[in-house]
Amino acid sequence: MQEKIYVIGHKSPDLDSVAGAISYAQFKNKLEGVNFYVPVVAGIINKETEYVLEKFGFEKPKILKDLKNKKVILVDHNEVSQSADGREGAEIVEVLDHHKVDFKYSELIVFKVLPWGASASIIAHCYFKNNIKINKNLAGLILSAILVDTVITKSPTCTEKDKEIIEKLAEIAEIKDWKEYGMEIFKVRSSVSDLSPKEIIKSDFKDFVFKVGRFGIGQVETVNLEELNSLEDNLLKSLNDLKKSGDYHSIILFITDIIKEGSRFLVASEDASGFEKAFKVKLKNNKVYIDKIISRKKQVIPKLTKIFDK
Ligand SMILES: [Mn+2]
Repeated sequence: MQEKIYVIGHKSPDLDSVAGAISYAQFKNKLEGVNFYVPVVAGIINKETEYVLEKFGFEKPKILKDLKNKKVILVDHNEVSQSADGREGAEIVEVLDHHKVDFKYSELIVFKVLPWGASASIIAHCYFKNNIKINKNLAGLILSAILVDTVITKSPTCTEKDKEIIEKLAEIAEIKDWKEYGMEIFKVRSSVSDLSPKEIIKSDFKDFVFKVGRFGIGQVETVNLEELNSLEDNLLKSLNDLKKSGDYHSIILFITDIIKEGSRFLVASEDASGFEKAFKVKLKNNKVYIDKIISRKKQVIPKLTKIFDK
């Protein structure tokens, strides 16, 4: 029997990495006429992912915590620090991603990276290019992931190609107003009232290793920034606790208002003035609102890299 090949996203599974694993495993199975590509997740999935999976009738993929001795396809990430444990002992057969590349591997493998707004866009493109049919529910799933990753096309990471694919998928999924549908997902995503500060911070959290040390950067998207005002001090306290316990140089949480298109930053850092330099702002009680900054990948990371990774 052919060994399973697991398709897996990053450690803090967001919709793009989960929908990506499901849709890409299905694509590979259909393309090759097999059934050994299996979608899995590297951790507990967040609530908008749960909401979307249920809406379109998909099961939650099983959690795979250790990649050791497994054959894997990595989707929606390529950096070691973002993979599930045991990656050094895994056999990576392919990578499909839309993030900056920080990847070393000893074998020749298929490496598909495009500077588009979502892994899901690249996967939709794979289906279209190979004339493999996307059914209504799968179109809804892939569309949802693109809408979240591109912040309903508002993110600077969103390309013309993403917009084109959104239109095509919305038609297949029979979703007339995809902007309105996108807001529906973001409302689910930003309802944080039932979460603890730590859960809020960890809901979309990624590690980055810079020359000065490890950074943890979390993002929360909301349709109403004021709603979270009263939580800020508790969030900051949690950021500081997390920084100490996790051996971080800095932990940053930014709360993005997708209507105002700007973000409130909460910073726990060994070098807060470095942060101020990177963004040309002044922190007040370790907090600051920065207009027009909404993308971790395209805006926050490059600015931090310039100061902390040289
Ligand atoms: Mn993504």
